[in-house]
Amino acid sequence: MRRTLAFLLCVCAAQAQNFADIRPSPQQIAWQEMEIGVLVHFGTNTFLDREWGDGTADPAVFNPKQLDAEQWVRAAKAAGAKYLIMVAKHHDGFCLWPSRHTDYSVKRSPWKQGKGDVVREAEQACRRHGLAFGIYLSPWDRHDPRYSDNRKYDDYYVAQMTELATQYGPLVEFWLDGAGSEGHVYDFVRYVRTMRTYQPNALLFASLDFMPYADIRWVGNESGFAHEENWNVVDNYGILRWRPAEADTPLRDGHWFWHPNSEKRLKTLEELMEIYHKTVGRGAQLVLGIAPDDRGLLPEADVKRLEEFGAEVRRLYGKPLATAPAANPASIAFPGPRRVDRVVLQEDLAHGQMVRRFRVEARVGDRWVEVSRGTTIGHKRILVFEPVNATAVRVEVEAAMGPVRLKPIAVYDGGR
Ligand code: FUL
Repeated sequence: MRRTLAFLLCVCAAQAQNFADIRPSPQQIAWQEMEIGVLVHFGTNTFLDREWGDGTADPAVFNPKQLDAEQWVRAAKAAGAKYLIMVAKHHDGFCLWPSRHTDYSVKRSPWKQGKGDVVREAEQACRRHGLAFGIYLSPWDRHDPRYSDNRKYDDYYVAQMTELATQYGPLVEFWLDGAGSEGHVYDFVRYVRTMRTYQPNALLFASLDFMPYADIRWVGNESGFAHEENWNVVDNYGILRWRPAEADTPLRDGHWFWHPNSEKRLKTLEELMEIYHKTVGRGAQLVLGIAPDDRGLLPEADVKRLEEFGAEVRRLYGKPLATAPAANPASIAFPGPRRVDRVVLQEDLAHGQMVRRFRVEARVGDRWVEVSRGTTIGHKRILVFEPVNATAVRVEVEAAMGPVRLKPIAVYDGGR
């Protein structure tokens, strides 16, 4: 009797979840360290001035004359991206690889006489340039007749997922987009098992209201911001798990696919920097949508903007004014007054996310002045404040869920 009770107590204890005990997987830690990725939309929509194809486009329209995935990858790298996610199939159902399970694909296009494979070209270019590679495979399919039969469609989706998971090397992330799927029931358990079988290190991305098992959660908007208070551990249906946020936003406002004459929608450098600070600077991942045009090349203006963005991030955060080992409070003293306008804080995520509240102070003259404060830190927190001429900077964690492990603290002068 006593042994049964002890056993039951053990079981219950094992099931009770404590927020502060939840840790990321090694794959999630590595993924969060990448901070920036790109998401490439390309397909029949590109040639038809469309965002959401209805599945009736003739594959004959897909005919890029200068497709060069190396050019996409070079631009992504210049922007600071560490991975690229290729949209292998968007909602229109047109497949950018020669899938064995449909003929609605590049096989029936004039491009490379139907012998081409865009997913392969993107993957190979990523491997050559050291970017990690991921794939987006839209669950919503407006072309395939199997979509109206849940079971048959699951077979189709899983067969395509298997092709993509077994023929294109290691995938860092697999995107399940929730758009358009209202009312459709997917066998997500089967999808997750399939991915785990062939690619146990790939992280599944989805909105939590679409697929509860996501390893990476959608941040909840496409405008490029995370909330100031951003926790990695999120409860979903009573289950606590590490679910870091990914914020996807297109480089051209509102356009995931390329459209002619839409250069005016290109986000400005200032907008991109604001997005960077509200995503990466709040411990979330930034994924920028980039879109090759009907030549198969990223437009020159887009390449230039990506280069400017990467250069500005490097200018601001490439070299700190000073760093200090973590302590509470942690303090950095300068030999004389220095102009300071930003601080970067990071938690060592291997020990979980603990910080609930902190403040940053600067020593100006003979006074300590509060220059910033915030709630969560997580992977990274960038605090930008009015410049001060300080002889020291101090960071103090005021409240935490458990023992805090910060990485070294870095102070910057963005005006240099
Ligand atoms: C959305 C889609 O509907 C858009 O077309 C785009 O693919 C974006 C990344 O996700 O849900």
